[in-house]
Amino acid sequence: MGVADITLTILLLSLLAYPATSTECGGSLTAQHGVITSPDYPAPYPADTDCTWNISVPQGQVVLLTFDRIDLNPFPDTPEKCYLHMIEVYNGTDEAANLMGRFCGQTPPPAMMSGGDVMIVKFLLNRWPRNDELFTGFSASYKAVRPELNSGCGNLALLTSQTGTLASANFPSSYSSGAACKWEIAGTNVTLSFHSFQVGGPFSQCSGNTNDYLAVYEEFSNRKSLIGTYCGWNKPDDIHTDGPMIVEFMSDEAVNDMGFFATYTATVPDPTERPTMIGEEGRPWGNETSAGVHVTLGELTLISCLALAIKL
Ligand SMILES: [Ca+2]
Repeated sequence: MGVADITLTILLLSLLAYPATSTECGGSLTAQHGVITSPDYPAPYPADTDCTWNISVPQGQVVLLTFDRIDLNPFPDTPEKCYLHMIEVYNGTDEAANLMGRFCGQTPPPAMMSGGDVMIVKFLLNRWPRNDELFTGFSASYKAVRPELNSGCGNLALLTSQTGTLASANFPSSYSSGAACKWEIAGTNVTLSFHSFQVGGPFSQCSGNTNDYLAVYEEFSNRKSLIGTYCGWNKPDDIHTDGPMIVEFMSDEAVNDMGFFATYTATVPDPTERPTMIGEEGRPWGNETSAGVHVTLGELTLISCLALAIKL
């Protein structure tokens, strides 16, 4: 092997050893993980460059995007309204229907997970009116992950990680009629944040739970207490529970809307303290339960035992 070959080998190994970092403004990213930043980060970004990153991961995996820092002109200081400088995150490639969130200011958005194998991140600068203040932009990392048990539709989904995603089935395409979805977010100190919300049409009334709606409960002592019922096109504020949170989504037989996309954070118990069963290693809780049944943790273990016994 000549010197040139050795140099090339070292170069290739160096490329493999470090996550792909995009110093370019935008581009097509296909690595398993990487970092994206605004131009010149952490120095102030130039006020004349829009960037679009198209992140693709292998089929069957999804994109997990985590913002480390953001510092964008927050004008007009109203949540969800970023007029001058903004980051936009899209689920998939159909931009018009897939906006997961628009962000500015200094508060990093929660971690976001795509529904499929493509996520698009845009850094957009509106150059009018002229703005001479300096902001440092953003730094975010992404990685390809296996989607966790987060459909919640047709079966109980127990979410046990610190952060995760909930979305109506088929999001951002329309959910189906007669949907009955249920998620339980385990742990404590749970915060649910909505990024898209169109349920039952723009003027839907969810009093009486007769239309499509989302219901959120706090669970304590094996009972659930209703926090609120949500529908229409007004995105609910963040919802917080001290204990585990239960989210239900129901749809009737008419008017199927786009649905919702939400992320959560929770304080989860030490995994070594969870009850485990022989032969159950690596399998998510609730995998063996029947469709649409809500069970408490104790009952869940029992049903898993029964299902396991039947399987054996
Ligand atoms: Ca409906």
